[in-house]
Amino acid sequence: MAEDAMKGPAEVGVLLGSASDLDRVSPALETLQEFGIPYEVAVISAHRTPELVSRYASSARGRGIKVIIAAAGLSAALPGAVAALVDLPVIGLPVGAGALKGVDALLSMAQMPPGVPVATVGIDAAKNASLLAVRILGVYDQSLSEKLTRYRESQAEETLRKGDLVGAKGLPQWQRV
Ligand code: RP5
Repeated sequence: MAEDAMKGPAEVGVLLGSASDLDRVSPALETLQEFGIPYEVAVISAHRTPELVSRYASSARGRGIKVIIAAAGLSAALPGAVAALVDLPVIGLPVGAGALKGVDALLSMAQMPPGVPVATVGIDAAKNASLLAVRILGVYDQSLSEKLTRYRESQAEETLRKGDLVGAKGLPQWQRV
């Protein structure tokens, strides 16, 4: 399904609280690429570069950004800070860094106050963050929605194929009905 090139202006903004988050965010970038979604990456920090966060959020919609994925670790304020400044869907991706291995970031993102939603995925669940972004975009894009259906179907086939390998080990098997 991989697309050769991503055309047009970025539709998804992928924000990293630090350059050190990149490795854990990479699966999200790969998935966006796979679905042919144009994206942009910005390293901006709610705590270290708050002014830049404000500038990013206030310009995002005007530049054609439709969904924002914000990844951060530790006391992760980035997705909440962005969601406070712009009425776009914000997906929080807690990065499994630091002494608490991402539990701190997960709770910071999930426990937003009423009125400022952040759709938080699991710790280091970069792939799910991007698939959620694709699903949001797919609501308004029939061909994207069809790609998502094919993706789901191929995932099911892969699961069954691996299940057959377990069956080949001679274990008593449930016969599918
Ligand atoms: C967070 O602090 C970043 O998102 C990163 O996960 C963590 C550590 O940042 P560095 O000290 O590596 O820049 O704000």
